[in-house]
Amino acid sequence: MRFTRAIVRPPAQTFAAGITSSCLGPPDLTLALEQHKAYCRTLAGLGLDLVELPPDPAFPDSTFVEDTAIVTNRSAMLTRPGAPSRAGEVAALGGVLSRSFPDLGAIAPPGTLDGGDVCEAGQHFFIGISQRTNPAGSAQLSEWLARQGFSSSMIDIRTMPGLLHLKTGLSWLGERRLLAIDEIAGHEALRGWEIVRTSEGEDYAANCIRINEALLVADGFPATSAQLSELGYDLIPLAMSEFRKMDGGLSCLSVRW
Ligand code: CIR
Repeated sequence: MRFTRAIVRPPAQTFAAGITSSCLGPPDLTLALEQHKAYCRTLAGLGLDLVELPPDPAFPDSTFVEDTAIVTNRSAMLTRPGAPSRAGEVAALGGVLSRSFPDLGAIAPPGTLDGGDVCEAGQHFFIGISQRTNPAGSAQLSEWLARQGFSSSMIDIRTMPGLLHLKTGLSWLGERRLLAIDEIAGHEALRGWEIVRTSEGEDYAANCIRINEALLVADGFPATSAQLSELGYDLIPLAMSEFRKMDGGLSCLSVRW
């Protein structure tokens, strides 16, 4: 699918108060805002129309908009984030998405689901079951996708330490090819897919986003970038240091369709 639109939201003054398990120290807000601007400029340069929501200091993690909505080329669904502190982020996305998708779906209790656990791969979706996305939430999403003609399979990452979301360790590169960290690469759900493994010590590079002709990758992971360049991808490296400190990656910063 060719992307034409995206929703983004700059980090708020309270960004450093968000949830994190990384031991990388507090983020520098000024640098985070610069990195976010560069990210937005890149999306716009690739031809996407951006809707920029205003920063919301009531929700320190609200720059990670991906977790609050799932959008396919046919429909959209609001999530029910697994972290209670993030529940209030969803309404703002609903306001924007309902204009384009009047039949907006929603994950209902007791389901919880974070968009970071949803890896779109063309006609198929991989859904992570994690500390944030429970089996009820993943089942609701799977049924909703099936009604649109998409297949899906589950990958339980609860036993994989250090993985917040499925897409922390898995990305779709296009066609039948995925980029994965070692822990996920051998999962039976990936059988029949071509897997490119992140290079040693470069797990963070697994979260990348294919947008039209380009592949956005995190800056600073030379071995994985070299593998991807050799495969012919047109890489756009982006600085992500301040979002990484808050457990975020490239995909988390936008909802794209
Ligand atoms: C959180 O823990 O919810 C945020 N600090 C990071 C969310 C990252 N989102 C994503 O990977 N999709």
